[in-house]
Amino acid sequence: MTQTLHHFIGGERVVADTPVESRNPSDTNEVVARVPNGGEEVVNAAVDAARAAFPAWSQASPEVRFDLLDKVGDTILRRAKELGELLSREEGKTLPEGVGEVGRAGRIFKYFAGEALRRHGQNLDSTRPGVEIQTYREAVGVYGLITPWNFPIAIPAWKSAPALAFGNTVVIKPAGPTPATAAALAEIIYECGAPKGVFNMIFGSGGMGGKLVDHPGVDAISFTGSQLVGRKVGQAAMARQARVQLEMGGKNPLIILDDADLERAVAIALDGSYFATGQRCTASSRLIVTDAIHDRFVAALAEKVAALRVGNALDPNTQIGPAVNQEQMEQSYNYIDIATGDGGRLVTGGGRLKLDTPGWYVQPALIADTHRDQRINTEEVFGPVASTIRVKDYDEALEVANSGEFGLSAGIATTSLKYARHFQRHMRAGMTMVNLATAGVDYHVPFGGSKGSSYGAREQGFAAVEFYTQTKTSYSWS
Ligand code: UN1
Repeated sequence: MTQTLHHFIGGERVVADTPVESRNPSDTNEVVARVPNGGEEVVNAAVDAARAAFPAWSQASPEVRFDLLDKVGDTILRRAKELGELLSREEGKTLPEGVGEVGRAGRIFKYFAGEALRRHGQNLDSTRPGVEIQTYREAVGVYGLITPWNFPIAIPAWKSAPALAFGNTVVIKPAGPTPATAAALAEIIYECGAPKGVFNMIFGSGGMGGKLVDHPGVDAISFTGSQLVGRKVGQAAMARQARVQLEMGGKNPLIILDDADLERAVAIALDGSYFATGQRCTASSRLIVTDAIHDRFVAALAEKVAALRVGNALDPNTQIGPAVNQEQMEQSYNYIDIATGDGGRLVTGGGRLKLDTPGWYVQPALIADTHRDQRINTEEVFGPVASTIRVKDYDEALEVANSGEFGLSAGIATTSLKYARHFQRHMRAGMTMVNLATAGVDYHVPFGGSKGSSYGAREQGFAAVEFYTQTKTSYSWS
């Protein structure tokens, strides 16, 4: 069934004149949604609506904000199965992954409902007699949110829930390939009683995101996407002194040491590198393996990778769904060619797949014997492709892991407390994982990277208050 989507502006569903189609990547004959393709006028209307709603929303009792977010969270959780199916139909991750992501979105709203009630200010003693100091965490204004297609409901949730919880209003532009899942979130927020203009969602091409970033009525921008676009967003925001937060790529290393539990190491490499079709910025894509375990690890992982069932995202037997679109599929195949052209050995996968339904399927690939500085080990692939790098010991492994421009997530498989602790302290990444996959994070703790992966304050959990509020320091004498 094809849905017809609308913009959500100022409490109204705004019909589009020239809709574009969004298709199911597991079966490209199926049109999932017809989507508005807005431009500058739509951006202006949405920002005006958000500005008009800001004074009342920012002054509303925190209990009002709690009630809305809590209800949104409950509704999402109640509808997780149906929304998860829509997500999988539209994005291509498997049904359990789709339903799981929807659950995460619901939990995020519940978490930030609580944050709305928590006291984030402080009382401090002045250095001067008779003077009292308070700090308040105040709402900032209108937040422009630009979200990616790979987590089409969880990332809109983790940006909009804290924005709303702390009294800001929102204009969100979701990514082109996954509009129906995002629109379902907007419908829920409306149905749960969000006041007019507090939450606005607009659809359009990449150029529309640029208009949102440049709009003088937008006080702050949070972006998740590629590094290329993220840098432009950052520069444009900075040019007019808007607050900005960027979450961009990763080239996440997973170190496997000689003393690792082999079965565990293979399981976390398989999960981190291939699940969700490798389309996670936290995916493990560089497997850095020490000499004594290298051949056993590569053989054991290759066996598991070769056995992965690739297919229609909605088929219960499927373990790996398709790429989101043709471009992403071709990107994986291109990088496999680049890696083998640079001397890598294709251990398994990489062939083109023809299945019952026409879709953007990629045969998961493992490439061994790659060099640390090859393009396959420095550029983000964003597909079910991983490469291994052989190293002699932990010190070399850490040095390789710390090379490159990204620093989002990093993992190590080891039974050694000494190496695990050293790694936690000396790995330059925003998130470190010991005997856990680099991808798959909790929803109630900070998320973000170092080096080229992220810019600005951390997202999620107790850290979100930094970006979504501003501090006022109040002095009084009596
Ligand atoms: C996860 O690994 O659970 O776009 C989340 C991404 C990240 C989210 C990853 N911002 O892939």
